[in-house]
Amino acid sequence: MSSAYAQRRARLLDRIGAGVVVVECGREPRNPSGHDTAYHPRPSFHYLTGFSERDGVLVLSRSSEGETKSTLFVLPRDAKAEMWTGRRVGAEAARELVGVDEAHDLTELDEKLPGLLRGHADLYLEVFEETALRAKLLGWCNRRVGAKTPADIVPQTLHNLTWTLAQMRLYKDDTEIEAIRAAVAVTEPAYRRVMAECRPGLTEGDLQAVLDGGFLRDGGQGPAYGTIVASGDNANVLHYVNNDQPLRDGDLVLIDAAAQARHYACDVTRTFPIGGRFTPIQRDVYQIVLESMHAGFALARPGGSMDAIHEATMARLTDGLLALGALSGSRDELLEKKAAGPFCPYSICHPIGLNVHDPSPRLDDAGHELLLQPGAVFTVEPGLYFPADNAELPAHLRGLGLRIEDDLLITADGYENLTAGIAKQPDEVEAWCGG
Ligand SMILES: [Mn+2]
Repeated sequence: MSSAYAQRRARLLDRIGAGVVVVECGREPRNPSGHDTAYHPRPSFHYLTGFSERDGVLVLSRSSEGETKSTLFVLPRDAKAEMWTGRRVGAEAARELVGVDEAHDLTELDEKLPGLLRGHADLYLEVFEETALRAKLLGWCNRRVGAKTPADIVPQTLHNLTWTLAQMRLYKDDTEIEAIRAAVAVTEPAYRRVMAECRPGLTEGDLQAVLDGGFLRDGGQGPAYGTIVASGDNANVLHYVNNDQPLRDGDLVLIDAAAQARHYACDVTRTFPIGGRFTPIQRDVYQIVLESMHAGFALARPGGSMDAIHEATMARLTDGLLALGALSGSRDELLEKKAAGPFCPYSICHPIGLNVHDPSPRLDDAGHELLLQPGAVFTVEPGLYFPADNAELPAHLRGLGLRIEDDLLITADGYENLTAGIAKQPDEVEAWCGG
């Protein structure tokens, strides 16, 4: 299991040239009553180790002569502590599992880490993460400013590891793509079930239970982000989280929910009729959103960009808003003014991976634009939102809100839609809904 992670560590060191990298795993947060809640290892740490025991610290280095070293610090075996917070593998097993040169108990960190910094002029860490270790590291770098030999220097230049890793994480390797596929494989049956079971009289919470239960039951780690079940006008709240309203016949329900598996997220949205059949106006608006999505898909290929996909999608939404009477005037002027913005006020695309909103770097270190290349995985999620209380809108649109979201993988000659198996064409959606 260590090979994909070892390759990432080697690629990271190739990228930085010479220097020392320190990454922390983090730990579960405590709620105010003192209970631990489930946690996700810090993505950068998981990306480089595949290890997720709390409090771990990874130190990687390469000297200017090209000599590399990898060291992992882990919680020591401790029967009493393990009884409360779970099993620990201990240093020796962790060394083998992760494939690092050395592993030590965390109790030795303060004694050993200053020595691992010595001889390196550059330190890479997640600069904006305020942790107790960061304060210590900076303290250690502050000592010995007057080093007399190169072997004695300590880092004097701090680099943001988040930035370096963001560029690597933009293009997924095979292990990552498999993990995202695993998340999709858990997500798809949950959509099948929720569309089949949805009917007037249930509540949004009933549908959330179907989804979140499926995300756990079918081999996932639960929802990758807070499940959104927004019926009727609630769909016009983009990050609706209450999920507590009754489902009414004749309304649509927007579901933005997806599973996490092997610490990777997917990100899916579907909007479907609660009663099983779209009304004519619902179908018209749905068709516009779907066509805008396909206008974006058409530009998904190596050398393309998420910005270009955004623009193409927004242009098609603008055409649709003209056809619906929500906008009027010259198409060119409307595009120029970004007049569709209020109806879809966010970026259509974002990368996904260890985070549901993975870092989205636009430029590499040389200032060149980071274009879509094989391995890039990102969402395309157009929507149209017509709040019920917006009196400026044509009456027949008020209270409608829809979004459709799929996850694309860029391949050598185009793209693969990873979430294409979840019904999206309106007739197929009605069929899944039993309408
Ligand atoms: Mn999304």
